[in-house]
Amino acid sequence: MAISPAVLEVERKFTYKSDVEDVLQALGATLQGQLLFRDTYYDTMDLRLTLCDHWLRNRQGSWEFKLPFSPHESGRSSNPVTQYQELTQKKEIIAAVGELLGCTPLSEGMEALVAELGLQAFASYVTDRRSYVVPREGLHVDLDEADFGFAVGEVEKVVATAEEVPEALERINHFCVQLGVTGVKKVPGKMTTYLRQYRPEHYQKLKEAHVL
Ligand code: V4E
Repeated sequence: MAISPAVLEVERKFTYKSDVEDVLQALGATLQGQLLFRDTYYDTMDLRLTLCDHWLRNRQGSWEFKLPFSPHESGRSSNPVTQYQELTQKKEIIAAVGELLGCTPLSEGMEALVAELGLQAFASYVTDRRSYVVPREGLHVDLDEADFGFAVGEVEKVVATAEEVPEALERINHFCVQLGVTGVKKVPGKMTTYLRQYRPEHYQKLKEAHVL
């Protein structure tokens, strides 16, 4: 199987105030667009994907699989900057899910894979996202409002190789300081908040496994 070039997402979440868009624009950010999308996340009955910090989702009909790129620096630590690899090719997603679950799926399509492995939807929510780009820094900033009454921002840089990660970290942290985001603690994202509110047992297991 031909492997697609890696998409490595280095990102830092932040809480924002009502003047955030003025601040972003003053820092050279420009609004790229606004999008409404539904994410539905899937896992095995015994939560073998998310307990390993692997996140399979359907976003408006497209499948995506987020997995730790550097486990020691990822969700398992209190570092506010996370690093995940994102797969979007169904063959790569099926192979990666099979590898994690220790099986060789027969399915060639994602809906068939969900049925074959008995995956269940465990979270589904709509996000209203305003996306900014910061061309000078090569950064992307999303301001998300989820339909369960939770808002969070995210500064992100997508890189292709591990060698580019340190510079991405530096740019993100520098931009966050300019944005007034100085806390060193990880800010809860939409999923953390959703699970705490609606799936407390799942949330507790992920806390105990140090995934969240
Ligand atoms: C990786 C992950 C999850 C999957 C959802 O990732 P997230 O970036 O939070 O969602 P979203 O909608 O902003 O996706 P994007 O459009 O940026 O791809 S759910 C939980 N995790 C792990 C995780 C973690 N441990 N800590 C933090 C701060 N974020 C995520």
